[in-house]
Amino acid sequence: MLGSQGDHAGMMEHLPSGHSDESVAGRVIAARDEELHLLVPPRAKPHDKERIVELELAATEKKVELMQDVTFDAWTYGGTVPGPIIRMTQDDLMRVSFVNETSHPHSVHFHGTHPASQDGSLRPVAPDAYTVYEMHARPWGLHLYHCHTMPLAAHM
Ligand SMILES: [Cu+2]
Repeated sequence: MLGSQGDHAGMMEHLPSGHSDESVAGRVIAARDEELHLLVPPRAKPHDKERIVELELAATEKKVELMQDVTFDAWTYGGTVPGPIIRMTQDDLMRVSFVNETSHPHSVHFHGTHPASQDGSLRPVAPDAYTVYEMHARPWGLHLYHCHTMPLAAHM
């Protein structure tokens, strides 16, 4: 549910062959293929107010390549910046198991409406710990989610 890479599996077949700079071109295309799921959301499901969607999301530390030979030591959700698209249908009960695999406290603050008890801004998750956020996907729309641990600018 955290995005789909399956639709793009054939992407690697289009690698240039015999190109003098093949290794660089291949690496760039591989990176794009890996991150296409960030641009193409999973398909919507029909409304079903009984549906429960369970997801796992891990905070990780990863060196992210911004461009050739330029990297950034990032905190990621699921290995990417931004994190994966999580697509729900309004009224789905969303249950997100969040595991902090980094050496700093982190959280997930979902926008939209939810009970205060499920707001990551109020309870950072310690390194190697986990929590479960549970909320109904409401209202419909496009909502950001981000870490809400202080200092906020660094974590966002
Ligand atoms: Cu954080």
